Amino acid sequence: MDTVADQIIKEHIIEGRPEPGENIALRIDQTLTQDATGTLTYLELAGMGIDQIKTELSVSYVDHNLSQTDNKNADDHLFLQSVAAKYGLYFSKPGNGICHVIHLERFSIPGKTLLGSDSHTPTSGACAMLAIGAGGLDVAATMAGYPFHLIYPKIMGIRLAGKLSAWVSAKDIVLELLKRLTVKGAAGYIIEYFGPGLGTLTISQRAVMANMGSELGATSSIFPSDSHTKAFLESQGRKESWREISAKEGAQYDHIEEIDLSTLEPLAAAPSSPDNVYPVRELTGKPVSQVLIGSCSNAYLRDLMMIAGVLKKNKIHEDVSLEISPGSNQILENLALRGGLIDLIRKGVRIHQSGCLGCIGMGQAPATGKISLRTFPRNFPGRSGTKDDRVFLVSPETAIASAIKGCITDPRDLGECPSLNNKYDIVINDRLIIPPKINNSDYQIIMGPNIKSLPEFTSLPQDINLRVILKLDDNITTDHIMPAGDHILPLRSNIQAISRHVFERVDPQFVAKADREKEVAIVAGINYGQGSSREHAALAPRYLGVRLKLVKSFARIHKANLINFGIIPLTFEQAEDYGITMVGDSLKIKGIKDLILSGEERIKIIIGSRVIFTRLEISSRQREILAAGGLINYLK
Ligand code: MIC
Ligand code: SF4
Repeated sequence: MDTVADQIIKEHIIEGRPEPGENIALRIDQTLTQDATGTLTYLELAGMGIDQIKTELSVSYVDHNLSQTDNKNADDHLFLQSVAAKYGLYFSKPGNGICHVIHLERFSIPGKTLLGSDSHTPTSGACAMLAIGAGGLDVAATMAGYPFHLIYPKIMGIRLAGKLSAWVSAKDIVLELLKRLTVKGAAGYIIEYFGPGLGTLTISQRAVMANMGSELGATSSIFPSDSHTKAFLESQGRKESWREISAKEGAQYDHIEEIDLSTLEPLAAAPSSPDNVYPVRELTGKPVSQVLIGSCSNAYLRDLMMIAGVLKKNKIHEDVSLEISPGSNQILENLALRGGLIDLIRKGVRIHQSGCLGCIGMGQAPATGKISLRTFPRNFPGRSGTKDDRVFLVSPETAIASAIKGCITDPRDLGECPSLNNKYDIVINDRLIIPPKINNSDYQIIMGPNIKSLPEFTSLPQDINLRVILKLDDNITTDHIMPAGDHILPLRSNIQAISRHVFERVDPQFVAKADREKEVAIVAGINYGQGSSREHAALAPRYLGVRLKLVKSFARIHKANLINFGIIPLTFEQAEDYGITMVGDSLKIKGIKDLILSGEERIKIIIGSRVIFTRLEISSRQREILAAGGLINYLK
């Protein structure tokens, strides 16, 4: 207890006991949404009958769907701008950059809570916020004034000592954690950094680590608020937002990992999972055709100035496409003011606007069979848009070294590292952020033809009889369930249309089978639903008739989203039962509604002539939500 996270939770708890494992409800000070999850979030908010948002500050960002190949994305942008005007939100326009980067720069406040409809919301933990990713419906509810419900997480302390060597940076620290702990290693935890090594890390380096805590399955990641935080906020013209927060003397962590920064070396996550980590020196020599610097993870001013510095004395290999999309427009402007942009342009770097772009398959797909190195946080299979893609996640240092040599290269082979100006001196410009309107009642919401209202669902019946139509392995991501990319993302505001793409890369027959069977179930292994917070991965399957998921374990946000849309999340009591549950089986549960409402945790399922036991581990509030058929029905 008395870690930074505990202190913020205690200041915000409004229901439940402040102890790990307890169901608690937190007051949320700020929210953020991005366009790909935002349209649904605001359709849900509109249904909650409020005139004005109840949070201290909420921001609607546009950063994912920037390619406008027809009216759909542009219509979504207009819808979001009109909603922001009507309900009193800040609106960050397309081109201003990625939600997490801008939120850190312009709105983060140490000690406040932030809920965002995007899994990388914990990025603002770099500035000592308790920042959590959630499904859009949960975010809408907090804007309407409801608290956020969660299980009080355990706290994992990461003690940092020493100092990073030349050519090693923040990405290598978090890749080291992924190597040790895997993509499910921090599930149920908030990661909190402490120790003497902290003072060597600037806010943008901390942001890289807080950002990729989501890849470890953590509920959030958080840093103390110290002199770096103060200098950062001062540089952003927000000195008054600073307050000191550090763990109290003798603070207790539920688990501790020690990292001596001086022993780390450049690392890379090989295809196709962020925890498939190797030392770069074991991968050297593999030819590279694309190098992308961008995303909410690693396209900060420090990163781009370092690359510009290296390129001054070097050339990009002729077989490599080196592309940069700055994390925010502020970064781009300051890169230009410091002279870095011209160095990049002269050396033939492809400069893109600030936004998610290739990170979510909105362009920048790699060529068939070719290696793409990216400073992004995720390399799940097919996420780049290319089938059987070969995407490696690396630091900006490894990225630039490899772009110069044309093959995976340990950046230490480049010799002397350019010296970096780590001072917090920047120029601020908020022209792409529209502040909340004062008299907002006159504003009309603008809905283009592709924006469809939410489907309605019935409450849970007493007995269910479902056909298993898909059985999957461990670590299934929401990218497997509800893929993104430039032909699917524009359908995020239209559930009927997007549902035709559910599981399309895993089983192209899935939708046809669901159509045939009507009410169906899915079986899977460990850490089911990791990755994105997209609630479409629950809502679209529910629309197709998925009523139950039976797995070995769930990822946190996806489990909450399933309940919000009335899908029963069961886990195997005996892991061996996974082996005997087959596609084609029919799963019968008698009196499921009463069992759920009575608080029963052990649920009996009849599969043909066999009986197995499963677990339903959810709160009493979530039981009522399931019985009602979902959160919208429950709130009504
Ligand atoms: C992602 O990185 O997977 C996304 C796209 O940002 C998602 C949100 C979404 O699917 O819209 C996330 O991280 O939650
Ligand atoms: Fe955007 Fe990629 Fe960050 Fe998701 S992980 S918010 S797609 S940049």
